[in-house]
Amino acid sequence: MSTGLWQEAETFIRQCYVELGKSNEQIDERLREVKELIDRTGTYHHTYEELEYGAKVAWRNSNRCIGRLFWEGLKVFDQRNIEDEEGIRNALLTHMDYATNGGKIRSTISIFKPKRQDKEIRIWNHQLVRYAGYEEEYGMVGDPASVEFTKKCQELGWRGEGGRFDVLPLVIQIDGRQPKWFDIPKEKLLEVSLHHPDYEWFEDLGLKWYAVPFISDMCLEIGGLDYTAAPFNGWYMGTEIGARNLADEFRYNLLPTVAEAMGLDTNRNSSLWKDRALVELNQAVLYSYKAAKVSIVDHHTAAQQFQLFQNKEVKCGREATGDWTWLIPPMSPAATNIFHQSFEDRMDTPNYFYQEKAF
Ligand code: HEM
Ligand code: NRG
Repeated sequence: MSTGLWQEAETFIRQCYVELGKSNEQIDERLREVKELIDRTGTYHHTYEELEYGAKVAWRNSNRCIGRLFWEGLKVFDQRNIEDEEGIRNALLTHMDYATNGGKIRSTISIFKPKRQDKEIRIWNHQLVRYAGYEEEYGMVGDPASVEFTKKCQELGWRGEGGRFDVLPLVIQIDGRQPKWFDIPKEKLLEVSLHHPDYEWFEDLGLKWYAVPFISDMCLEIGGLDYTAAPFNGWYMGTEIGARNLADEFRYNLLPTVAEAMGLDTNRNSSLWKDRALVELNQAVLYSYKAAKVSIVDHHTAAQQFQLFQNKEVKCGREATGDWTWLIPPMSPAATNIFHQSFEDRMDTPNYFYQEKAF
């Protein structure tokens, strides 16, 4: 067990210290220290510098992420000293405030204690901010992707208002104990109401989305340590909202609504009503976030930024790894250069991993 840990720790420390420009003496000294700690206690501790570098490189190694040009700018909050649920709640709200920044979103991660033996901190939410989903007799209300988690929240005693856009509570669990839930105060939340530059009727659809995607259920692995609670955020690419969350048939399923409001013939596939509704829905997303001064990137610009990231990696003697099936945007993929390339989908560490569901 701890020989495996030692090997991963050694590989990480070497890579980290070489990239940070440290001397061989510094590397050897740190390796001796880590080895001694692992032999004596079965685990070790990252310095802030190692933690920060590990979180950034984990982003750089995230094959499915088109936003990696900005990996060096990640802000890293070290919250490893926090012991209780209330402390974690406060740290998450601090993270939300700092990252949201009134709309000028800052890429941020908060890192809590790593897993020790079978003890771990888990945030049950998939994202810190997400809308509830309710299955009613007459049909679905809200986000179908949240139905299971919404039920869990209700079992814990939370009550939603039953609307289409009810923000779910934060659910925090420490070391397998009974999880605690906390409502997110209104003033910590930034949302954007959707309207369209040309279609006045669009705002009558009553649509909105939250400003910041905070992924909170992935495990950050650095040097053999598992940070099971390490929520991170960047900003949205418009298509995530306009071509998936609001458009997928198994999510908000809004293409028929938009197409009918546009007066399109939804009875013939060949009228391309889905495609035309998609364009207008995505235009509304980009236009509304821009008007509200909330950071967002369109998929063409994101693809260009990804090309810059690839170029930069080559200059540093590396080659960007990637998962083509995720990197191509869900609208007009062949109109971006990513579509016409191929990538090695090798999972380097540090990285962000899926982990077993907490509930
Ligand atoms: C995935 C964009 C920041 C790590 C993605 C996806 C997009 C994206 C479009 C695909 C999502 C999907 O199809 O559901 C961006 C943009 C960012 C950003 C525009 C702006 C700065 C970050 C940051 C991190 C990160 C800060 C971590 C530190 C990831 C990971 C995935 C991902 C791990 C894969 C998620 C999964 O497998 O479910 N990103 N990202 N991204 N991104 Fe980024
Ligand atoms: N598609 C998801 C979010 C996945 C991550 N996307 C980002 N990450 N942009 C959705 O909610 O639509 N990020 O860290 O910025």
